[in-house]
Amino acid sequence: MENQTKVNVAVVGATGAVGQQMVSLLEERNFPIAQLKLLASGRSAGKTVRFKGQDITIEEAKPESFAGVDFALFSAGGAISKELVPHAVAHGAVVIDNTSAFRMEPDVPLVVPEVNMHAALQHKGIIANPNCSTIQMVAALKPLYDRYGIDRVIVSTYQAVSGAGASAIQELLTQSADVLAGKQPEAKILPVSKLPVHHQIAFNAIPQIDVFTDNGFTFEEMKMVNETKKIFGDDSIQVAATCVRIPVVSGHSESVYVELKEEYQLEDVKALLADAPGVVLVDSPEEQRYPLATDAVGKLDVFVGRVRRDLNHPRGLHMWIVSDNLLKGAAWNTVQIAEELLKARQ
Ligand code: NAP
Ligand code: 12T
Repeated sequence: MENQTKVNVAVVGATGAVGQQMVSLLEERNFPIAQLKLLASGRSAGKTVRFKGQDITIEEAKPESFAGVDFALFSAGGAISKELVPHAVAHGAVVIDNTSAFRMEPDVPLVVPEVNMHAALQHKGIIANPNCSTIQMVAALKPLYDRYGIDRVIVSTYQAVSGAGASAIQELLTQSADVLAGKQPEAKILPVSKLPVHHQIAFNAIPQIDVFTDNGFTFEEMKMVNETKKIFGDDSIQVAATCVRIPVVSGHSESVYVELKEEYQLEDVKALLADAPGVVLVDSPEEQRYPLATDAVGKLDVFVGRVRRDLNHPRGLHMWIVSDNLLKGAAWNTVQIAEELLKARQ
């Protein structure tokens, strides 16, 4: 991304689990930045963050913070996005929002570059970054959707605590140490910090991510349902999800069952996945090779393996999809959208 017109970038939530990854990626990718503004709450104002050998002072995010900003990358929670995104847009910034605040708004494209970058180019100031669990699933489904069509998806997730922020990572580490020391662990954050009841995550599995909705599915599960349809631009895809938090720091894993519209050859499916952009096929059961969260952490790709034919349904297919939830699931997808927008401008 060298030799390009330089742009002014703001990161909102720059001190968070996602925001820190955004700042690292902007540096690693050599994103053509003229000025970088790092915004967070008043609690962080005045702290400094190292970027390309210089200290950048964190400022409190305010409506007037966005004067002169070309790209504003938001990852400070839905309430802050609802409040500040309209101000950023009014100042002429293109916003890429990581929260669920605008994802289902009809005028806001919901974008995974490998799937629907064309939608991003139609933006009216705001582009939404999908939920982490949706992103890695649709990136792997895309080549199968294009070749065979998709009738139905049934997915169970095994989600890392970093998806719930820096405080949830700390909670897993503290509880784990407490259990190993024979102390009673304390739960204050997971599954949802603002709700009254909390459950131990260390040495456990919690079948609740985000709040419950009226149909018995959680909001996280319904994000996977609704966002998948919106990203493919196809309301006919049937999706059902069960989202589970597990005691892993980073890297979401998913068991995905897909019913294709047309019959398939297993070798063709593997070849399509191996060739798909942003997707890496890791599938050698004879060598016990399959995607693992520990291998995916720090990588930008989506890893797919355990690809196998269903035992009963002729168009049914099972696979295991793993990615770094803070990278492709959040910060990388956002920075990638910004890179693609810059490329499209040239
Ligand atoms: P986090 O580690 O808890 O960080 C929260 C960030 O928001 C911090 O930088 C915090 O700043 C900032 N913040 C809090 N209150 C603020 C305020 N009043 N004004 C400005 N900044 C404020 O959380 P995270 O994991 O990075 O996630 C942040 C948000 O990103 C989530 O709430 C979610 O909406 C979204 N997210 C999306 C995905 C996805 O699936 N695409 C994944 C993870 C998260 P201080 O350090 O100053 O408190
Ligand atoms: N509650 O961006 O808790 O909608 O792992 C992402 C992750 C919301 C989101 C989580 C969440 C989002 C989580």
